[in-house]
Amino acid sequence: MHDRFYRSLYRIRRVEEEIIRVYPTDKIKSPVHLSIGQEAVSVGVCEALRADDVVFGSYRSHAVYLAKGGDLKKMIAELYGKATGCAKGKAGSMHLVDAAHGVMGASAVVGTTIPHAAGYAYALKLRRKDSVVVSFFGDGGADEGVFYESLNFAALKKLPMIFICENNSYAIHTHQLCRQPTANIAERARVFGVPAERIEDDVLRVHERVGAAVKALRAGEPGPFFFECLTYRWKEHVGPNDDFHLGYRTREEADPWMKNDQVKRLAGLLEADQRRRIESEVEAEIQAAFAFAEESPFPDGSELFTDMFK
Ligand SMILES: Cc1ncc(C[n+]2csc(CCOP(=O)(O)OP(=O)(O)O)c2C)c(N)n1
Ligand SMILES: [Mg+2]
Repeated sequence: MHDRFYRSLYRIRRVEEEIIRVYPTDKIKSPVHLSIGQEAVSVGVCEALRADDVVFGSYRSHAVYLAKGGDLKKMIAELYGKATGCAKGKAGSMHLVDAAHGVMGASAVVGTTIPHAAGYAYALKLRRKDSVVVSFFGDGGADEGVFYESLNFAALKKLPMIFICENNSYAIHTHQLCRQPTANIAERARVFGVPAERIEDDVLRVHERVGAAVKALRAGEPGPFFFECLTYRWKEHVGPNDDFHLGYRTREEADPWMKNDQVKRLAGLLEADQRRRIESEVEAEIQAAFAFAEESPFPDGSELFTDMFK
């Protein structure tokens, strides 16, 4: 099990490090909201899911997409704006989608995929399926009215759904406590009668607790479940750089989170040979994905108005 977790964590980290390396060339035609530092949430959750479970995310969804099994080549091609991208090169990093692998979509507009997830869960319930839906959103997503409406509806209809709030303490440059009178978001979910927990930055713990919720939902226990996963964004809100010089947060605040790096932690749980094998396989896969994106064509001009909503 640790090898699977490590492969997924390491793969996400290395993909984003490659994005950082390539970004200054301007080949990546999309803003990028990196998940570096937050991988443990996506990996802990998605390792508890089956292929037929589905996830919905925010614009910061590289980790969720990859952890759920989204196609890496199509993701990188999407960032390059190429026709072979997961959204035909028209949507970029903020709108990753891979329905074949249960990644149902992500959106640049904060909170908007939470009701989509609730709607999908309602459909599953009506069809008596035993798959589950996971909605990923940030602490800023919990500022939105639609979050409370969706939570209310999911609790009322007892939907097979798991809310995952990735609380990294910031919405862009504004600390949670400058936006919300109390920090504990899980506590708010309990008001709706929803079982809710806060989990520290620990991939194994996230997996254990979310895994128990998934098992309960599959056994027919009424949903939803709610988890507030405490985490920390290492890079700037959007883009490949550090931003500690901006002054809205300090290096000292980040240090304990960086020391608790779950990628390194899992690396330390593996035999050296096993770890090296995983790393070289992942590196080869990443090389191939970037080469695929480089070699792929841009969408044809005739495609400009196809798949557009108007
Ligand atoms: C409805 C809406 N309001 C405001 C914005 C501008 N905006 C973009 S990202 C963001 C911060 C959201 O923070 P959070 O949900 O905590 O996610 P994080 O970036 O920390 O992952 C805001 C306010 C937006 N995209 N959509
Ligand atoms: Mg946040």
